Amino acid sequence: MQNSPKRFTITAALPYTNGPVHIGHLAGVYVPADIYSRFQRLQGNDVAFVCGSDEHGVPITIKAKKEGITPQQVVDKYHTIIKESFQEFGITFDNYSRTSAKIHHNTASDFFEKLYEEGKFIEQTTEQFYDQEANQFLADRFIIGTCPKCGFEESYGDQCESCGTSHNATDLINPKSSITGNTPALKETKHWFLPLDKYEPWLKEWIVEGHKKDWKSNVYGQCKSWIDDGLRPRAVTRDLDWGIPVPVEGADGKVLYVWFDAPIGYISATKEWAEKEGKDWEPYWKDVDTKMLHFIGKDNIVFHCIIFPSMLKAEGSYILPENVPANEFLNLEGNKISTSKNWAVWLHEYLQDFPNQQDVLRYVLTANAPETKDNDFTWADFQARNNNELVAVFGNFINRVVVLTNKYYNGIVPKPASLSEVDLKILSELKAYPKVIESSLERYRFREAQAELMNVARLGNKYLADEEPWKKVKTDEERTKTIMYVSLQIAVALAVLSEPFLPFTSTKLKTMLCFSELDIESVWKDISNKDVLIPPAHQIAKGDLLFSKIEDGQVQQQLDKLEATKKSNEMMNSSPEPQKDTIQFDDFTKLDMRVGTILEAEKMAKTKKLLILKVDTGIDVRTIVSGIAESFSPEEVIGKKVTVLVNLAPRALRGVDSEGMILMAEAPDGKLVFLNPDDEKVSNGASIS
Ligand code: B3M
Ligand code: ZN
Repeated sequence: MQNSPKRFTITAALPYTNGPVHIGHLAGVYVPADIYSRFQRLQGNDVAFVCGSDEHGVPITIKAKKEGITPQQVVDKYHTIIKESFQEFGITFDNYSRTSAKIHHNTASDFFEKLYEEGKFIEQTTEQFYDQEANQFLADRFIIGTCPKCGFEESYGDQCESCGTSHNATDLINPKSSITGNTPALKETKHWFLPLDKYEPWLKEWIVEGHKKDWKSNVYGQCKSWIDDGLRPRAVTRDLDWGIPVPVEGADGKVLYVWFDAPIGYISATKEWAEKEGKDWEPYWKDVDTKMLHFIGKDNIVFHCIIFPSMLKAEGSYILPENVPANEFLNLEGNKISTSKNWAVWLHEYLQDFPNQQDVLRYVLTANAPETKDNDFTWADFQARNNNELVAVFGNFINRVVVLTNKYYNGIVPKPASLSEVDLKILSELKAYPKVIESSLERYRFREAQAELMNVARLGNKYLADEEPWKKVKTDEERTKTIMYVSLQIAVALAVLSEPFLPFTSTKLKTMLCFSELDIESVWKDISNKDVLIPPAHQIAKGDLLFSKIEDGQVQQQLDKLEATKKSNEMMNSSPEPQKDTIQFDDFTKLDMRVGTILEAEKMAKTKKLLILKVDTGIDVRTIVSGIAESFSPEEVIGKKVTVLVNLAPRALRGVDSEGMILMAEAPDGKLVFLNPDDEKVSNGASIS
């Protein structure tokens, strides 16, 4: 029975255009959204998969201020980088737009105007934080303070990144301007508010009662707790100079709140796409038969489940999302991924280190996806999953099938003799897999779905291991042909079923199997419906390895990179020792410091820390015992110019008289460096001793 195609509008969170994208973005949002979209297309459904750059909002302005460029320059730069990364990782957006596009400005403006004219907003003059030194109102991320809910000290004005709560800036305890660090003043200003409280009964019915069963429990739980806490009117405009101007009289210097305009970006992106394709955009947003899904990270739940739906409801002509399969966060080697701390694996850097290995990352991120709780990405796991699963299971099976088919039959699919019970069982198991994978995907269980895909490869591997065609070829030609024929059917199924998860591998495999000449449209249901996927006499191509081993050295290189990041972060954050008691000038003049050169150096026997140095002080050549052996080898220090305190009373250290002291500074990692304030390893406040 042929179902008529279903229409899908699939959105993926619009990334802020203030930095490149990293593995956390990919794992949480874009890979699952892409898997789902590809899968629906393979089912023959009508899919609009849209995304774009979120180019407004305070993060962009802050970045521009930091780099001394304009917000437009910031978004132009990152829009290009982000768009390219998505393309490189095979994320098949039908349209990747941007919120600075004219079509978006118009769509968002019109949306606001409609609600304004229909009296859906409350107009209110309230006191907002104002930075007198910077001469501006402090919206959202321009304010940092303590979260009233969880006590996190660096919560933003609109949202706490630690507990996810969204609040008003004036709720923060001990608020500070992130521009000047000043405590802000309050100043009156007029804004437009969406009265979320009015939508509360409806939200209760729609989410709390209507989606208890089908929404993920993390999403449902967050929504319910917000609704239970009681909703309040929410400002949808801001006093900022970067954004979409508020399209009403008397709103000079005001723009739409970024979280008002950004989700409308999904609509603009759909319109832009439809225009290019000569389609009508409206069914994708207004036809009740369309299934709309928002793929997001957990920090965006309130905006996609409560605020945006309330906006759509207020407007009146739009459909609502059927589901919002939000993910939790991905950590990296035990720590929270952070753009500002550079604690991330950036997609563009990954590709430099692992060229053409997009599928490996896609695979690992899905295998370890933070679907129900935060998860950790580690390079050791990355290596293990590649080597033990992709190479040893998937790659190994395909390699054996393709190599043996070429070796025994010059790449021509053999005609099977009669199929044994085992063969029939394998082929019927194979037919069941599309449904199994589909059932996981329809419940947004991507890890489970991908694990089932790997089970197809395992099925193939086990079949080959049990049947051993490489042995039977010597004794039973007919049986060997049958085994190879059955194995080739499994290979074709893998080529189709892997497409949503491992699109590059799927393409490679299809090329190897000369797929385009098969009577198969490369769609999901063929695997269940057809008895023969690849017929006898079909010619396949020569093999090519699908995956290659990742070596220890490659993993170590990534770990070293992270270690270096950690060090440099520690250096930036290390707090200097408190100042010692005041001394008089006379005390200072008692110190006699000279420049000297180290002539000789050797380790003091049976100690870890001490080097015995011979130093030319200009006055004499003397012996100095110095506790620097853990930071330098003797060879490294010979010839170095150093600062020497020459009139320090001699001291015997382990039987050697030390006649002076070499001045050193301590780097944040505890290593000593010779006193040279210009050394980049030395931070302000480092003690000299
Ligand atoms: N730009 C927030 C984020 O990157 C945001 C998503 C907008 S989706 C409409 O977390
Ligand atoms: Zn909090």
